[in-house]
Amino acid sequence: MFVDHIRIYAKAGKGGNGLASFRREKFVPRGGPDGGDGGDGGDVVLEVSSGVNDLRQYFFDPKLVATDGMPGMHALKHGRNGKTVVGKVPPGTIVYRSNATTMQEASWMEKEGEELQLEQIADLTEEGQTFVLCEGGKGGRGNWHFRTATDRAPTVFETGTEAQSGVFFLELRRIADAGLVGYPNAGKSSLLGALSRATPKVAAYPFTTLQPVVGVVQRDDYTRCVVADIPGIIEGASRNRGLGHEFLRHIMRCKVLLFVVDMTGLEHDPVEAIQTLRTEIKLYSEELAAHPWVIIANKMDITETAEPNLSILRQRFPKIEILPISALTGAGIDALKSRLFELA
Ligand SMILES: Nc1nc2c(ncn2[C@@H]2O[C@H](COP(=O)(O)OP(=O)(O)OP(=O)(O)O)[C@@H](O)[C@H]2O)c(=O)[nH]1
Ligand SMILES: [Mg+2]
Repeated sequence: MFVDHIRIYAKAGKGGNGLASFRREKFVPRGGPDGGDGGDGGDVVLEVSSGVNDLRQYFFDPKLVATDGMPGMHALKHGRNGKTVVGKVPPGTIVYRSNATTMQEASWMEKEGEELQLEQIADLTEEGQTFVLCEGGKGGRGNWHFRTATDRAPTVFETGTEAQSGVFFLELRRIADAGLVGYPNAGKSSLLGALSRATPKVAAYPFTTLQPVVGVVQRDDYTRCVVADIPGIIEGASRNRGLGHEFLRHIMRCKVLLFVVDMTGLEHDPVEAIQTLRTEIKLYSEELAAHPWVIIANKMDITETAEPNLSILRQRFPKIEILPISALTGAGIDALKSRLFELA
């Protein structure tokens, strides 16, 4: 299972009330106010950890609830602070606040066909980065604070303040410089394997890749480029054919898109493949369609069919850069690598 978008409920802890009480001891007449302060409520915090791969933990338990602060006590004792809860998220998690206040309300709105309004409040990308999703309430002050020259026995105290809470939406958008887009079996995963040390599953059947994989392309000078391999996209992906087009979210951050095509033309005509893929990307997001893109002409080792197809492709897309390679033999991979570092 792979979860890349999920709705969660988060609630911080309330502040504890201050206490109004008086010191009562033998031989201490009129002991004066001694009500302690309430403790602060715990916060709900999100923390980026590369140890988590996706958002599945929130699928099983979509709640982050911190504990309340305890009330103040006699003898000026401070109530205990509530515990902060820390929810781990993978790098690349975008956080949205919704206009629903409870999960029930959110599902009800959904059922009624009413759209949840989402406002982006954070984009968590760096390892260890934290974000306070809901702030805990402050503890109230006890009556000791309210003593004055004229009122030595105040019965006033503060109540703790309310905690923040709400329904939030977490969306994972992998952090990669370049994204591979292509039909199933075009050789995207093979290419990622040839470019990086990643070992994505490669097979001769469609939809081998079921979830996004990222690989790091390293150069001798230690510069790096992160490439994302996503499941294959087919015609009608926007209508949920194949694995749908939701996975495109993972290449939204990419500076360049690499359109991988099987140049043998045995399964699909290369020109049509590019046209269909461009259409599907546009249907998903105009913003994504505006990203710079190049064509990776793969399987050039099958020369008899690939070479004539390459000439046709060049004629049809004269303005688009086309890089011929073979992910299988490694031909053209070095040239692609250097180009990748210029583009991404
Ligand atoms: N001849 C030849 N075969 C290749 C080349 N690249 C990939 N293949 C083969 O094409 C098939 C599909 O490769 P994958 O890398 O799994 O393709 P994919 O695009 O990741 O496919 P999905 O994950 O299903 O979308 C496998 O049988 C590969 O061995 C190549 O350059 N030349
Ligand atoms: Mg694959």
